[in-house]
Amino acid sequence: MNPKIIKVETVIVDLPTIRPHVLSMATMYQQSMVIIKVFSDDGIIGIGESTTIGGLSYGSESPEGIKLTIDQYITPLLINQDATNIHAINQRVNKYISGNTFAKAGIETALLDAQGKRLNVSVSTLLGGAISTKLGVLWTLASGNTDTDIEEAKQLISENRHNTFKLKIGRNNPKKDVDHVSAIKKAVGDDIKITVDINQAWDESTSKKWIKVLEANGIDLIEQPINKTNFDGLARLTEYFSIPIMADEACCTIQDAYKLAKIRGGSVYAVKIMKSGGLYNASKIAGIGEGADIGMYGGTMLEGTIGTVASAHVFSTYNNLTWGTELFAPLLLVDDIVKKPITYKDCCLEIPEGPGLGIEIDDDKIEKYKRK
Ligand code: MUC
Ligand code: MG
Repeated sequence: MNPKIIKVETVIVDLPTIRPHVLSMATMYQQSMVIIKVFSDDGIIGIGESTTIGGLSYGSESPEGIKLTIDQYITPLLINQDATNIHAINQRVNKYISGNTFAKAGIETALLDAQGKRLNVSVSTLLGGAISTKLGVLWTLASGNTDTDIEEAKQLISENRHNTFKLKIGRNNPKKDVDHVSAIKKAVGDDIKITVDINQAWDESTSKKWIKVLEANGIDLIEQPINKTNFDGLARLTEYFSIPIMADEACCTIQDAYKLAKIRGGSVYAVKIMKSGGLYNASKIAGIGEGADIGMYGGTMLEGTIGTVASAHVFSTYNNLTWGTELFAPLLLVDDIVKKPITYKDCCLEIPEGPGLGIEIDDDKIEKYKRK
């Protein structure tokens, strides 16, 4: 008899950030994560995380909504189900619950962690095996101040912690934003890669005008300049510029990836397990990209260590991770809720070894930071 799921626990954990993180749609002073435990009758407990950015300003699920969705709607569908058959559970959940990819991603992570522990293999092994044990990781400069960003970049370069930086713009008028990018690029020099995320803040003609300037300034990649629903516009910009255009908010599900690939809306996809609804779908998006010759970028919803490691496991199985990852968010938080934080070294994240995700939750820390 295969083990059955007997209980699911969820808790919202609020962890302050080391500095305000300024995006076009929100300024983050803390990150709120829904931490999930799935219990089975063989005694195995799987852990997962569902996390978004800035309440409801980035995605359509909030931390409070994710917790409610899991407690009220997903958990009853899981109880008494075979804990080892994750595809069957996903099919059941998708039959009764539409959307809610963030909540589904955290649940699937916990099921994979449990199954890995059960079989004494890592999550990446369950997904077919890791191609690499380390993943390149950039850092996002988003203090909201050009001089502070330059200082931060120089410090991290001197420690060899990062050699690629992503800049968040779209809050100010385009000229001010582009001047900010150019000043940082000039200060860090040619050996350092700079990518720019506009988070949908520009329209198509503004993009045409200002991406030209960014391209001329040696920027390496442009992320989601226009509204996420404007697939055709993204295709036109991809065709117009030689600088690669990356689809982030536009490319959530496998269906989005397919539709964008057909019209070449973006030459790079930012994959995030929260947007795709889990690790299996994140793999399928990489498959669509492989078929269409579109490079992958390992994206983040600024998850804590659990979500970050889950993402790292799936990205480690990609053979088209051309653009590395941005799995830096545990370093943006003042503390961690796992017993042994993950290692960042030489501009890379080292994927933890061990069964499941390879990390152990620290219940005292959960108690300390959980929302009361
Ligand atoms: C986004 O849109 O990419 C990822 C890194 C970061 O700083 O913000 C996120 C969101
Ligand atoms: Mg983005």
